[in-house]
Amino acid sequence: MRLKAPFETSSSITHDRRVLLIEVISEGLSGWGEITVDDDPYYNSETTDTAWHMLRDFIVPLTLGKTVGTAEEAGMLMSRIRGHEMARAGLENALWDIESQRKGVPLYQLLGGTLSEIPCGVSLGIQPIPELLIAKVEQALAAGYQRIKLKIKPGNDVETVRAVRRRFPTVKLMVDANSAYCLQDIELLSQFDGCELLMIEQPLAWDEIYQHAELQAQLQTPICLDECIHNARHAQAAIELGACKVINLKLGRVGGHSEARRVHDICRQRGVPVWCGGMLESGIGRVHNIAMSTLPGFVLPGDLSASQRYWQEDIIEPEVTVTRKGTIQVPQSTGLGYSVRRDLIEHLTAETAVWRA
Ligand code: OSB
Ligand code: MG
Repeated sequence: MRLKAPFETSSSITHDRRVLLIEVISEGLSGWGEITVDDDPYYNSETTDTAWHMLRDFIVPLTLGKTVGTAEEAGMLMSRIRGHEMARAGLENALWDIESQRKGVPLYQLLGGTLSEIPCGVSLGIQPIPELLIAKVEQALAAGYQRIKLKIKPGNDVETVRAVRRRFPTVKLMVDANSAYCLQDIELLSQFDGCELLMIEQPLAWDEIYQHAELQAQLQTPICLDECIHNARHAQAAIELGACKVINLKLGRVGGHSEARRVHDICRQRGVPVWCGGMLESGIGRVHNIAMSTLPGFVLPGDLSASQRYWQEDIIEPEVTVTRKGTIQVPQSTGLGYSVRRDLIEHLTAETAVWRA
C-alpha cells in the first residue's frame, strides 16, 4: 500500500508498506491481525521477510490445529520464541478478533477497555524546511487533532521545533527522535526544555534503558520510551530506574494485546501515562490500536489518525475517521467492528500462503 506522502524519521523514509496480514479461521469464525513490521530493520530488528519466515517456520507449527480457550493462551503457545514480537502479535491479535466474536462482546470490552471515544494526535515526518512543517501542523490542527508530534534528527531539531512553538504557542507539542542522539548531546537536548514539550520520545539508543535514566535526571522535559520497551518487564525496569515518565505502547512492539495489557497495568499502577503509538498501519492494525486505546491508562492522545491521512483507500469499511474534536468513536459491535474489504485486499496481494490443520 502506497502512503499518500513519504514518511521520514531519523532512521528511515517509508514510501509504501508491504502490509503483512494474518487471517485465522477457527470453528467457522474469521479473525484478522496485522504484522506491523517495516521492510527494513531500521525501527526494530524485524522485517517483513523475517516475519514471514517466523510465521511459516515457527508460529504456524506451534499453533496450527491447537485447542485454546482464549487468545491469550494462543499467545502462550508461542512463548518459546524469543523476540519477533510483531510477528507473534499478528497471530495473537487475529485470535482476539475471533474471541470477541465467539463471546459476543466488543473487542475493546473483552480487553477491559472503558472509553467509548479516544483522543487522537498526529505524527508528522521530517520536512525539508520549517515552513512546510508549519503548514502541516496547521492542517492537522484545522482537522481537530489534539496533539502534534514532530519527528526530529540531528541538524533538523531545536531550531525547527522552536519555530513551530513560536507559531503555535499553546498547542500540545512533542518530539520523537527515534534513537538519533547520545548522552553527549545533553546540551542540545536540554534546549528542548525551553519549548514546553509534552515529552521527548526515544532520544537515545533503541536498546538502552539505563542511559535514558541518566538523561532524564538532567532534563525537565519528560522522556517517553518507544523502541526500548518490548514487554512488561522492560516497562517496569524503565519506570523504576527513572528512565521515562511516559510510555508509548505499540501492540506489535510488545507482542500483542495480552502483553500490551500487562504493560498498561504496570504503568497504571505506577501512575505512568501511556498512549498508543502507530506504525503507519493499514485499517486492520489501526482497528486493533483503537480497541487497545480504550484501556483506562491511555490518558494522552495517541498516534492514531484517520485512514485518509495515510491511504488513498483503506482495506476496511468504513474507513477510520476522526471527529472535528480530534477523537475516534469506538465501534460497539463484536470483532473488529469494521468490515474487511476482501476484494481490495485480494487486488493488492502479492503473495499468499495457506496452512490447514
Ligand atoms: O517512532 O513512533 C514511531 C512510524 C513508523 C515507525 C516508527 C514510528 C512511527 C510514527 C508514525 O511515529 C505513527 C503513525 O502511525 O502515525
Ligand atoms: Mg516513536
